Amino acid sequence: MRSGKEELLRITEHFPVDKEAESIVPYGSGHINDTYLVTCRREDGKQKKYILQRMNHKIFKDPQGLMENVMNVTNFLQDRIREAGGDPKREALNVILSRDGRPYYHAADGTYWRMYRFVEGATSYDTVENPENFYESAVAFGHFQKLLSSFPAASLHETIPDFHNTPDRLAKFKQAVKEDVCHRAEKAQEEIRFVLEREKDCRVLCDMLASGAIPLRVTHNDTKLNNIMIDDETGKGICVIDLDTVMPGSALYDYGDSIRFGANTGLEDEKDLSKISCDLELFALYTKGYVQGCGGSLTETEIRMLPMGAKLMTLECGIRFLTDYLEGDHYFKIHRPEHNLDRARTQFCMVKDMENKWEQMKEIAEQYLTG
Ligand code: ADP
Ligand code: GN1
Ligand code: MG
Repeated sequence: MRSGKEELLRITEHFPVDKEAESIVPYGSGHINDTYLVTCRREDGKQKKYILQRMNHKIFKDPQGLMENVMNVTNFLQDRIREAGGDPKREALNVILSRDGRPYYHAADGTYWRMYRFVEGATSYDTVENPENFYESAVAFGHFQKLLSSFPAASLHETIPDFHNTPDRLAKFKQAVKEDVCHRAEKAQEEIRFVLEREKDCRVLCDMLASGAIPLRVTHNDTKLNNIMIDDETGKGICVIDLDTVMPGSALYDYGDSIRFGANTGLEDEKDLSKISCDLELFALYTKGYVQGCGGSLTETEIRMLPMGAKLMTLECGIRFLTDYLEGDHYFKIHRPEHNLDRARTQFCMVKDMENKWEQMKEIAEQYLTG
């Protein structure tokens, strides 16, 4: 739900911004939080920008715990960046504390708001406009994962339990099909069948984590291309954003989610499915960048399982979109009727294409095995 200008101005007053905001406008294309760009004019006449977000506290049930994670993770990253001679004000998210000294403002109507420094001179892309950007995003997400390898995982709150627990997502999906509260299952028969035919796949990564075949790491868990800022001058992935889901997970989740979104030749919500496919050149480029960014920290098994990470994250995301469609679109923001059904269809089309290209995907990943 969008807020009015008056409300937004009142909220902004709870943060120490320079002067009164000149403009506050909806910003970005995230599916979860309500994001606004706040522009202020400083005493010296220069503009200063901030990101103001109303956190989605229906989805993130413990906003306080979430912001504790964000503070701990951003402080940790800023220290590592400083040690490496980088600019912690630009290469990590910077939370602006509210006037009462908290990392968020809790309004009387129950909403939660937070503010970040705006990362200047960088862009978050909704599509791969240039393969080089996608490669650089891979290096940066891999590096992010590597930096967090020494982060105290036990201190993290689980902001969304079972976030990438695919069997659990499948169980919730089956329940949604059974209940069919909106009488929409009829419209999605083909997609429902598609998921059920892949029931066995859903367990693969969870089982490997449970058996220790692949390691549990601190991961981002939402690594789509628009969750990284690419420097406008250097083209490097300068700052990883959207840290709401940083939790223990698998590197294959991060890798896979990036492929799901960025290696798709079409948009996530494209209606014309003939435009959807898995671009193997982009797949290869991202794989190269991610392995490099992780700096040798991926195990042989993880490398072998990269294609499975890509396929399962895409299947899981499709399952989530379809579940939301069946349940009445209460989770992801939608901008048209059947938006979530369209999104689910692109994901399944992408999964099918990956299955057709499976041997090539494996060959690409296996180039990085050292043994
Ligand atoms: P959501 O969880 O809804 O995806 P994000 O935190 O990803 O929310 O923010 C939505 C969009 O806002 C991002 O994709 C990006 O374009 C922009 N954005 C978020 N934080 C910043 C920032 N600190 N500087 C510049 N742009 C940002
Ligand atoms: C959401 O927040 P955003 O728009 O970056 C979602 C991801 C999905 C993605 C699909 C917290 O990401 O898990 O993969 O949409 N984030 C959350 O585009 O559920
Ligand atoms: Mg986002």
